[in-house]
Amino acid sequence: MPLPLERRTVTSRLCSGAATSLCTFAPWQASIEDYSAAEIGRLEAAAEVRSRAQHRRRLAPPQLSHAFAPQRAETRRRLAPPSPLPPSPRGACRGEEAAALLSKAERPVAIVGTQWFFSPYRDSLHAFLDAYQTPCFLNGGARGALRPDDHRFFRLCRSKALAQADVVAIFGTPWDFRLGYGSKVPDDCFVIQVDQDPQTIGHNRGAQVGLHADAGLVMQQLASAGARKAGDWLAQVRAMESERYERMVPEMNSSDTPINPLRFSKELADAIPEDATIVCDGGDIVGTAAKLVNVHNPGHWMDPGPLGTLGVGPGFAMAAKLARPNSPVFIIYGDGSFGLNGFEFEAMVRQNIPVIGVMGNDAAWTQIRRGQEEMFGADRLPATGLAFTRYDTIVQAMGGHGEYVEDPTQIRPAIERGLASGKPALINVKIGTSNFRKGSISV
Ligand SMILES: Cc1ncc(C[n+]2csc(CCOP(=O)(O)OP(=O)(O)O)c2C)c(N)n1
Repeated sequence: MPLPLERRTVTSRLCSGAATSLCTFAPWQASIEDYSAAEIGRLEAAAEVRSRAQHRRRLAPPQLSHAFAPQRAETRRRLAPPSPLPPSPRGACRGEEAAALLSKAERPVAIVGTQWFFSPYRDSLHAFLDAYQTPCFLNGGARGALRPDDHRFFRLCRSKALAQADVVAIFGTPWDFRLGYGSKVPDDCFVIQVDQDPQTIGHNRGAQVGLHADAGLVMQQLASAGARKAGDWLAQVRAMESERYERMVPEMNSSDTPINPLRFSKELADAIPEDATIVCDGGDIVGTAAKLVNVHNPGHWMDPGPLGTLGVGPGFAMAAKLARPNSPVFIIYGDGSFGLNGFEFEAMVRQNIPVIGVMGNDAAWTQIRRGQEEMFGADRLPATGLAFTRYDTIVQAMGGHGEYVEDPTQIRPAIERGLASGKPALINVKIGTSNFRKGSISV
């Protein structure tokens, strides 16, 4: 199918739109004292050199402009209001190019990540999505940005939607292992990448428009700089989402023992109240649960981030519980990850910080083991097998509440008892295997 966007059309617009609202990028740039001109030049040069080396096979290297909205109130005061300065000769119209691309897109996709959460302009996400009628996938700290039933929100069909996209706008998250390093984005798709780290722009997947900028600020400016006529793209993506969901249903309803990971995830999703904070500390089981567990509020999901640093669960959870003492804090655990920092339950008990861990115990580091099996075969799986250990009794011994569950119908009651105990609790659920995560990347 021919692309609706011609590179020539886009390029010719680069310097033509000095008077559009997106040129407010320029005053923001001019007001920033944190970055000297030399520093900006150095970053830009470094990004271009790296990009050329990494993406010779790919599309045009990223170009940066420098809208930047620091969060500190003092700096915000210093920057506002933007005075009407002439547009920057360098990069000031890149935002306009992004608006033009999105306005003409037939199959746009937005991906929004953690930097969105920290943006003072984050509410602009809604106006942006409405302006361009764009399906949106959330990751990391942006989970909860859209309500689970929002018609613009999707989470099951990202690979399929990306594979058909003609323009992808990615805000505040890198093309890391969680996004398959951008490999699902077709080579002829145009990528708009907005990030506060210029080194991230164009990393792993080239970008046609790179904006070194605050995610929310760019959304706000894009929302007023263009619009896209709604076709049936949102409906098409909804159909992909439903089709994927339907394929999951048999495993979600399975009464197998050991318990199917999708059934575990569904029971967990049903048990987690809307006001809960959800912390993730696990490999495949977290990847599976993330497809079903709803996040209702921004800032209520914490995960190991772009480096996949396991062991963060107890520390994150204790902090979350101290910050929100009146609502429950869950850790979704793999047994392997519990092995890294599980003894922090002692710290929770000692300091009376009642967090509840729900563990999908498959007696393995499955995310690593899966890759080993694919690469080396079933008889060469070094150091990734564990035992179905009773970690719940260890938590009991430390003074917490612990339960072991083998029957899928008992997951919810056990979680409810754990919450009611008022103690740090671990619900240790024996789970089996599934092909659901086949082909996913691990780190
Ligand atoms: C600190 C740290 N060490 C090692 C890894 C590599 N790693 C990724 S997934 C994984 C296995 C996790 O096992 P588990 O928590 O039981 O989840 P499962 O994949 O079995 O569902 C490991 C060791 C990592 N991401 N972080």
